[in-house]
Amino acid sequence: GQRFPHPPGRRPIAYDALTMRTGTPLANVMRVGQDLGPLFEVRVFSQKFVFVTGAELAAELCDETRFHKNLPPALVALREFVGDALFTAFDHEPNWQTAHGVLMPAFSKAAMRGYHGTMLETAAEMFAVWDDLEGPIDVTADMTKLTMETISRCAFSRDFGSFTSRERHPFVDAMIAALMTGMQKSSLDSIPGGKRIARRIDEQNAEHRAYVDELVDAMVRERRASGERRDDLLDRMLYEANPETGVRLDDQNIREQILTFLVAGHETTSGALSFVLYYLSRNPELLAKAQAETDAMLGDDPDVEPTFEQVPRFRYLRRCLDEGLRLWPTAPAFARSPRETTTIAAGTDHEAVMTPDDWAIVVLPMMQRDPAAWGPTAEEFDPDRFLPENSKGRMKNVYKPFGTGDRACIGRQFALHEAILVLARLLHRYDITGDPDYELRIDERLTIVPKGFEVTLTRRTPGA
Ligand code: MNH
Repeated sequence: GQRFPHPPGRRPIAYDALTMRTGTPLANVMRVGQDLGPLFEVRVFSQKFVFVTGAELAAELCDETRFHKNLPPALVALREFVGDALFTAFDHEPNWQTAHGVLMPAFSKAAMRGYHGTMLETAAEMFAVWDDLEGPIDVTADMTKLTMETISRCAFSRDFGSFTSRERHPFVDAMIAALMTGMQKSSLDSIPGGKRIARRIDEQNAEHRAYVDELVDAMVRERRASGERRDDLLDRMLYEANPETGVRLDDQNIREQILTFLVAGHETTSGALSFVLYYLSRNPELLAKAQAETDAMLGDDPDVEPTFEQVPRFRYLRRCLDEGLRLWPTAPAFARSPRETTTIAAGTDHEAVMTPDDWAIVVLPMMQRDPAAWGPTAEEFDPDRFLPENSKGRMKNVYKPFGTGDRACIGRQFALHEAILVLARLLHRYDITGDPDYELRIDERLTIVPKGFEVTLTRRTPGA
């Protein structure tokens, strides 16, 4: 059990069951965290959660020599669907090491070069639809189509036809619905009568699940039957062994890895793009700077595509992305446990002993807005805070949108390459106008994305 003190002189925590069960856990934590941080616990019936919101304490938990990844209840719940695949494996499970070794080469620089053309092609299909469009676009919906299509083509050579039909492919909704039921069920575990409700959720979900399983199994079946070898993740999953151990993935695990990559590989990047477009649409000066960079790099022809080598040279776009992921890290939390019993926040009011059985959740949007680390303008969108000259002297380990240590995001380079390439082409080709009355709302799904955010696109003449 955990032995975290409840902050003295605060409200008792029993009330928290009500506050926390509204379907917006992050918003709830960010609200109560204002008063209760930098370290506090919340009880939802019999389940106790410990949250860390302060930068200094969060940075301590990111010390890989003393702490490691653990799975909070919401991730444990996902194991029903994706088992011990990369994201949801416990550190000590052998399949983590096997899959990590098998799949790492699919994220090397050489591999990224291979995805570049597919990423460009997918973005161009979206622009072709947009060019003929009247009226505003739902930014998150379109970014989600784009990133889903990109990961499925790059990783599995599977075309979902996202831009040839107006609707999203039913697979995406079924997959997200199936995974979300896992999350919903995790909050029922500790509730009286929760088992019965969970069973009903399972029944309602059975159809989704069967559909998703069949589609994934068909991908594997067809690839095997074709005998074809390809430069993608599916090929590695089916045919490559871990170079150190010689161990290969089994069929059940392959299915779970495919689902993991389809989900982990798109929602977070979609949200990251959407948040940046939100902030740029709000800040004409920053938008102009971003477009000046696209024009300088790509010239006057709006059909020109960036080369592989150019993508990392969009330094301003990269700062915009970094800053968007600071304010709204789209995978907004991760859990850490000590390797051995240890005292955290030693010598402060928040000093606490943690044993290897304990875990604490780092709340990224709070750590990444803590004025102690980011100064008095921490709540503002200011890409230039990531200029090297403005980063000197900043606390270490206070910017972790891709996680930390051995279990950090395997898809980081993929996400950054894709997002910069898409932003570059989009801002080069269009002006974006948001509704000035729109107020940012957050949709909490498996990840966080802007809700109901629309922009009107107008073709522009680069350089004019
Ligand atoms: Mn990604 C792990 C954030 C894009 C596949 N990802 C993580 C973690 C964070 C994260 C945070 C660590 C979670 C934890 O400690 O519990 N990921 C992101 C963000 C983006 C992102 C913010 C985009 C922006 N991720 C991607 C993409 C892919 C991907 C793209 C796949 C192509 N991520 C993963 C996988 C893991 C992971 C797989 C688990 C890695 C491991 O544990 O070994």
